[in-house]
Amino acid sequence: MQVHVLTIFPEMFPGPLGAGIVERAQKAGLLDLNVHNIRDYAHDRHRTTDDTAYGGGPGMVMRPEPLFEAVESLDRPAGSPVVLLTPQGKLFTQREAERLSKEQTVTFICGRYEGVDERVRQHLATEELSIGDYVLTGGEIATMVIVEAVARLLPGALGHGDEALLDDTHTSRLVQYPQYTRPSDFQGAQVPDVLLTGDHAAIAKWRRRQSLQRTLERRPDLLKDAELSPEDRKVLQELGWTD
Ligand code: 6GU
Repeated sequence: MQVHVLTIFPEMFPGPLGAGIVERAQKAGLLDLNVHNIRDYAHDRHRTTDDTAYGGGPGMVMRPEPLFEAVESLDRPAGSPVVLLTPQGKLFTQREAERLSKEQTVTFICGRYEGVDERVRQHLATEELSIGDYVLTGGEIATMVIVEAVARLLPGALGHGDEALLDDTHTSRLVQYPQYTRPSDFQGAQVPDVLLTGDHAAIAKWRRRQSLQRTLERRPDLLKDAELSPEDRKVLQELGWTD
């Protein structure tokens, strides 16, 4: 997968994308991360990337020309996604990560919080994403969050045949079951007996029940989109779920 990032702070990259799984994905050739300085596409004397707002008011607005020129200069397939990162965007979820992970090329435009000229939204970006209901000063960290979430989904990125993905909290649409490692007794706190039995069917059943119970307690909102078997529904109803 090829990723282009347009930013006025290229020095923020690779940052956390230079370590761990994402670094490995790049070294393995699964992810090609290209960071571009928007300022390189500004041709006025001071190479400005923002300007005051028409109509007045505080705060600067990102100028359209450098952003259009930057995107147009990229080697990218026509029609590939151009994602504008702003707090007004659609909420980025695991669903969106899965969708983007199937693209060959994705371009991210890191907006600054004060604003981006509306014509970038209308005529350059193909979509607008936000990572949550809070305000960041710019889209750079949001882009890193998204690239991290997408890169680990690329086939081969996690190793082990990517089976670890199946039990992820949001992949399964449920909250993950509790995990334990050695020792079986830690300062008197015991690992549940069933996990020590080697009975794979019993363990799978216990884990599923724990996932359902935790989801009901912590994130009942997830249950409406979860894939639930008739058995799951029975368990949830025993736990007091009323859908
Ligand atoms: Cl994508 N950008 C900014 N500036 N703030 C955010 C955001 C993005 N997502 C949540 N808050």
